[in-house]
Amino acid sequence: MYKLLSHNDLDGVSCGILAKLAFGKDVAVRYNSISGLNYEVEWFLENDSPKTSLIITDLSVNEENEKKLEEFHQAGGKVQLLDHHKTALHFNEYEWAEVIVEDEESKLTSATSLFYGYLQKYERIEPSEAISEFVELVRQYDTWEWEKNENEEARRLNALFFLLSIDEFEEKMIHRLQTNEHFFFDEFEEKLLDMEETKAERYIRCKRRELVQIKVNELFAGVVYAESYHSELGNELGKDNPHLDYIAIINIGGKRMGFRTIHDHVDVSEVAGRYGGGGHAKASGCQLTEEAYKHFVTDTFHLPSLKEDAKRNRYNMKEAPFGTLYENRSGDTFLLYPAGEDKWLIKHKQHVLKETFSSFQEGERFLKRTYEAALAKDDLFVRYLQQLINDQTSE
Ligand SMILES: [Mn+2]
Repeated sequence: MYKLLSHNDLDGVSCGILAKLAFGKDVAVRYNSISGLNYEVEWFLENDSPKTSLIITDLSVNEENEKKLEEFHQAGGKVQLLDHHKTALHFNEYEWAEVIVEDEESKLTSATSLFYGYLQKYERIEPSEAISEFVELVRQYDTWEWEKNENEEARRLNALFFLLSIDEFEEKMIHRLQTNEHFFFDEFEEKLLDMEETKAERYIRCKRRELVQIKVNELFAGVVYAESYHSELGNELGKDNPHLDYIAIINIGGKRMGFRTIHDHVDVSEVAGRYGGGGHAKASGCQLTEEAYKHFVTDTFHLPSLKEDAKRNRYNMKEAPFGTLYENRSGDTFLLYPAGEDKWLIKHKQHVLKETFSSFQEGERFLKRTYEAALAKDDLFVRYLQQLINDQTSE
């Protein structure tokens, strides 16, 4: 017998799907949250038959279970942990663990791609086009490579995963992978996914207006409350606000929070690590601990939401040669303008700020981080210009 303990997200559940394709009725699969895994491991060690082989995918255990599993292994028990999270790399010191973040071709891995490789290596699964395609979609989704590759199918696979119950998803996928040459979505699923997309877009549009900005531990965070569409939301808000180091998404009901970044200079697994959580450089999460609650809820609740950049401007445009006008919540204006080669300055009221910038982007980043200013609407820009002309003629 086999027992698979895996994560309850798309990557984790896809490991369960592969396990069932490989072992059929000889495997018992349990999906867990990050914190739930340790109870399952303890239960396994205390109650399961010592002959059962334990496989753990997409998650890693706490220190206590790490020791217990090593003892179990030393006593002849069969255990294999497969993970791809950077925070689990130290497990590689054990014979029973394999943690690989990037493969030999420096391709980012997912638990499903690692497990598929593992099952093939031990000839436990008959590889097929359909399975390989499915595994690659999961890998691209889990590593966010789908975004760069514009792989909509990968994104839609994850959306479908959330629309169905885990049992339904498992059953459908197992059947599809067993009976088809290629992976595909059926007509009903396509329709469902289209409707879901419209709904997600509306949700994100609404959340855009609720984002607040705060500096925590030297990094600028955008904080938003949300119960669903975390990945998409984190990504969209991140792209809208490149001046923010990361986006923190708070799920009050779930007493959890997630972190997302679009930047290579920020590692949000470190941010989550400060609050006892973990994950990837680009996406991570933690429990809403007392400290996390203070930093991201208590300290932000009273803040007004960030002003959004004006959208349909024709005159006040970014990087315009005359300059670009910004405005903050208190109505203060800032003109960001070029002053020679690779030099940008900011005029605030009658004064030029002492800071100089080597690019427009750098100047804008400063304005947004320091003053929470946003691109002003055309009508304000026109009034600003009129005022300027009036001032000049009256001199
Ligand atoms: Mn994963």
